[in-house]
Amino acid sequence: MTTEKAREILRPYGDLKDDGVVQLSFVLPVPVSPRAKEAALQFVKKLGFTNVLIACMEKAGEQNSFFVAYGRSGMYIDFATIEAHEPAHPKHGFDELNALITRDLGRKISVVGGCIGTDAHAVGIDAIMNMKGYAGDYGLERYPAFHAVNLGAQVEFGFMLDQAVAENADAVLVSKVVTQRDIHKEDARNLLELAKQRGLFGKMIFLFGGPRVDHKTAVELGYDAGFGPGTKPSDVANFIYYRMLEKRALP
Ligand code: B12
Repeated sequence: MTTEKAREILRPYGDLKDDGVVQLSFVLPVPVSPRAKEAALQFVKKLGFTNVLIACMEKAGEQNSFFVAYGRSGMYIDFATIEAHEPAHPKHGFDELNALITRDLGRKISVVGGCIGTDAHAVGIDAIMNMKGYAGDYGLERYPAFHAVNLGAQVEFGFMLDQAVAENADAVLVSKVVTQRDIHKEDARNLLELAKQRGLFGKMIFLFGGPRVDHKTAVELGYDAGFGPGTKPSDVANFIYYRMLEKRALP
C-alpha cells in the first residue's frame, strides 16, 4: 500500500491569507510617463498576474523607469515536496564559537581565500573574510580562533594552492562571481583538479561561494559546501568548525 504524503499548499500572502498577492519591482528602459506606466501594467499582466496595480513609478536615471507592482497569482507550491540544504549542526555566536575552537581543536583554524581566475569581484570574499564582515556579522579575520588570509581578486589557481600550503590551511575559500558561460563552475572544477594533482584534495576543506552558487552545485563539483547570496561569515566559521570535527572523527 502506498501512503501519499499530505500536501501543504502555500500561496503568497498579501492582504489576506492565501490571496496570492505578490509585489514585484523592475525597471523598463523608457523615461517616466503615463505610457511607461501602462507598459509596466501590461507587462505584469503578461506574466499571468490579475488585479494588477502599479503602486510606484520613479525615475531611474534619465532613460529608465523603476516600478513597483502588485498583482494576484493563481500559482501555489506544495511545501511538502520542497527539499533544501540546511546545516545539520547548531550555530554558535562569536564568543561561543571561539571558545569551542580553542577547547576542541587547541589551535587556530587557518583559512586562505580569494576570488579566482580573471574575476575581479572581491566584495563577496571580503564580506566573509575581512575584519569588518558583513551585515553586522564579524568577518573571519576578527575571530581570535581563526588565522584568515584573504588573497583578494584575480587569484590564479596555482597561487591560491601555494598560499594554502604556505599557511597550512585547514580550509580554502573559493569565490566566483562572474558566471557567464558557466565560467564559475569551470574555474571551480579546475581549481579542485589542480588540488587533486597536488595531493591536497581531501586534506583541506574546500568551500565554494558566490551569487550563483548553491550547496547542491558546489557538492556536485566536489566541494565540501557551497554558499550563496546572503551568507554571513558566522555561517562559514561554524561550518568549518563542524567539518573539522567530522574530518577528525573519520578513520
Ligand atoms: C561591484 C561590481 C563590480 C565591481 C567589482 C569591485 C570589487 N572590488 O569587487 C567592478 C566595477 C570592478 C565590476 C567589474 C565587472 N563586472 Co561587476 N558587478 C558588481 C556588482 C554591482 C556587485 C557585486 C557585489 O559586490 N556584490 C555584493 C557581494 C557582498 O555579494 P556576493 O559577491 O554575492 O557575495 C556574497 C555571497 O555570494 C557569498 N560569497 C561570495 N563569495 C564567497 C566565497 C565563499 C568561500 C563563501 C563561503 C561565500 C561567498 O558571501 C557574500 C556575502 O553574503 C554586480 C551586480 C550585482 N548587483 O550583484 C556586478 C556583476 C557581478 N558584474 C558583472 C560584470 C559582467 C562585470 C564586468 C565583466 C563588466 C565589464 N564588462 O567590464 C567586470 C568584470 C571584470 C572582471 N575581470 O571580473 C555582472 C556579472 C554577470 C554574470 N552573470 O556573470 C554583474 C552581475 C552585473 C550584471 N548584472 O551584469 N563589477
